[in-house]
Amino acid sequence: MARYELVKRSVALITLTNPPVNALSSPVRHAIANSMERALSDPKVRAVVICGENGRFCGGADIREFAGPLRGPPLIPVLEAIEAGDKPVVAAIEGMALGGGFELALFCHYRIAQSKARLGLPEVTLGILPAAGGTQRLPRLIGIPAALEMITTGRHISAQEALKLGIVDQVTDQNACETALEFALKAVGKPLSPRRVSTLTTPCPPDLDALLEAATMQVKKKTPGVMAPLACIQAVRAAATMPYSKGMKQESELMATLFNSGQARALQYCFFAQRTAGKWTLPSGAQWNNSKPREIRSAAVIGLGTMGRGIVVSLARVGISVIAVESEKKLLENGRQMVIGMLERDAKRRGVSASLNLLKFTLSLQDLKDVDLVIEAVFEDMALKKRVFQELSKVCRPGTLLCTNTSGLDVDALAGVTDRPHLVAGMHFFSPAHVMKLLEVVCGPRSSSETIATAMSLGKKMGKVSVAVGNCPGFVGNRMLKPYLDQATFLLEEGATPEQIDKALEDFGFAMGVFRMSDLAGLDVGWRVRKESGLTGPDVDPKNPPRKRQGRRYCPIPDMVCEQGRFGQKTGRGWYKYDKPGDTNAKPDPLIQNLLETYRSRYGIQPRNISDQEIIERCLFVLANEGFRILEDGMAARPEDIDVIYLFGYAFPRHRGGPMFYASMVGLERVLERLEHYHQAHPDVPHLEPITMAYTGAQKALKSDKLDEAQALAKSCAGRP
Ligand code: 3H9
Repeated sequence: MARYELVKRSVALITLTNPPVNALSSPVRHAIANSMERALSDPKVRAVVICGENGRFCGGADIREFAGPLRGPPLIPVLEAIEAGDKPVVAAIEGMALGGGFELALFCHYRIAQSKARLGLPEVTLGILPAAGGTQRLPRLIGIPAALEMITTGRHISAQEALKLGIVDQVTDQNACETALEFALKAVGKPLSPRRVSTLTTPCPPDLDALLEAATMQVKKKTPGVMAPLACIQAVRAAATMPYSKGMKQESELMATLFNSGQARALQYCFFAQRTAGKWTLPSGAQWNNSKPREIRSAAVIGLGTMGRGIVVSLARVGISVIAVESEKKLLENGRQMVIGMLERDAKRRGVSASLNLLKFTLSLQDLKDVDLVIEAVFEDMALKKRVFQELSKVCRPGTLLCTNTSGLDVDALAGVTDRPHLVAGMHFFSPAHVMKLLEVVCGPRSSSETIATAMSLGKKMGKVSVAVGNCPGFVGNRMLKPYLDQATFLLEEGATPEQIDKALEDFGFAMGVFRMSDLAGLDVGWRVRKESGLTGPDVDPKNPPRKRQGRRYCPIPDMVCEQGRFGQKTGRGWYKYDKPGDTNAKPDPLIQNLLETYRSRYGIQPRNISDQEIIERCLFVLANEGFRILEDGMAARPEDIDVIYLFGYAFPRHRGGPMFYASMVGLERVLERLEHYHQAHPDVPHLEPITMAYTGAQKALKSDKLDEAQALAKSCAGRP
């Protein structure tokens, strides 16, 4: 877990050896403690260098250990022995020094970083704080403002920035370990006291209170209801106002509170869930580690609407040449200008040059004959998409992969009109596609494992969080969205207001409630879909009871809002009113209140007081309930996949872990009982009917599982033994 060598006859080289990221697991802490003892007691050793194997210094504490009781030596005393020793210790940072790894480096007397290394304290993203002295040492080294920013955001910084801030003593383009060995020899004999960060005084700015207050306001606005950033600010205040030992005590107390919180469990679950989602698996047995992706060098995107433009940008900025196709000259020209503008802005922001030479714009599908992969992003119309796929089948060389960016149509129906159904898959991007991280890779029954592997790997290359899902209407994300939206509008019928529902969801942690979000997205899109599926409009059978469609409850209020030309922010009116079209400041609209009152009295609905608890339970438990159905249908492989889709595609609050994790935190017995209660009250809403077997099976698995808690909770959702 750590290798000890004597090099250059007088330097002890301690190499952390815990792949893949040299995390500070119990055996590693043991090994560091033993190696340091050996180095300090060996008279031949005059200096020490600590590095990590495989070009990675250290990824921090072993997060998997957080779920169980602490075993092995605690980290802080191990690190204190490094600082207190009378021989210079140099950290040789290659790859990354994160969290506890960065803190380990801060206990060393000197730090050398390889120029490509990244450093940071990402603990806040795991719902905790840097509790091995990070909150007390970094402010002493670089001052309050810079330390506060790094600790409260968890941002990784480059070696160059670390040098500028005074975190590292030298940056090298060479091997950091070699450089550190030379450096260590030169440090022998120099006084160590000034190099011990614990002895430094924190430079305290005169406006400390104002600075901390501003930081508090900022995190409350950015991450409302999230505890860890606020605790980080308190700890940094301690670094500025208390002696080191007292500050360390405060850091440890704050950590204890955070460590046992549901938020920390949820955020750590999210960390692993995101990585688990990359390990896709298909019912055929094909999976991430037995299917080889193809390399994609060239691609085509058909349709330069909002989605198509974002997809072109996402491909071009990772070095893939793209042919963009439109059907009319004017649309093509407009698309070209938009794409170039987006790429230029993106490149400027990232400080690189825009890859415009990779782009080609055309009106002819004939130009696509040699590309490796096509992503169709035309209008959401099955007949149109089928025509495009038939044409692509004729034009593209036999090996070209054909993907569709549909948000819910049948991928297999499209595969069926081609000459290569095994090379067809869905790549469902989220809007705006160059910003949103989520990609649903839709596996049709005939998609080959190579096709799925290629789509997943291309998604990763584009910086997306890709999740493999099955081919059903709406796939996973949009399939779950429908019952969620339905509940929100049913609650309106029963007596709630858009403001009340939004506030309950925002207090829960969503950045925007369902109605504010719908106003932002545009209400006309859903209206068109409802008209096309015969739920509203002239095609509805007049014999249908007024609030019923296809045998189940239907709320026509969203249609009535659209009939008034209220399409959301873009028209200046939707569920809310806005000062002008395009404005974002939502204000309650008495006209909506009138509409609701008139509607209720027309149908004889007696409005009732609806509690926030009911809003949360009905909107969110129904999400998890549909998630269970999706797992049963085999449309998602694991609850983690569903949660990742909701975290990255639907802004589910990360500190709640995702709808499946949240349900398991509430307790599946309780969720089951509440769903049964609501279903009894609303028997015409099938989505409220729980799949009792899934809950009881999952509950049993949870009770019997010996694995760490986050994993057990995740497993329990799927009812796996
Ligand atoms: C901490 O340090 C607390 C201290 O302040 C105080 C203590 C008292 N532990 O991401 P990847 C696994 S809190 C355990 O795909 P990449 C990961 O699950 C910690 N496992 O690779 C995956 O496993 P698998 C603060 C970890 O190259 C594999 O390694 N540190 C840890 O894209 C590869 O990971 C952090 O928050 C860990 N610390 O990115 C850093 N890290 O193959 C968290 C990774 O089974 N880590 N794994 O799926 C990261 O941000 C990225 O993993 C990293 C590498 C940038 C390091």
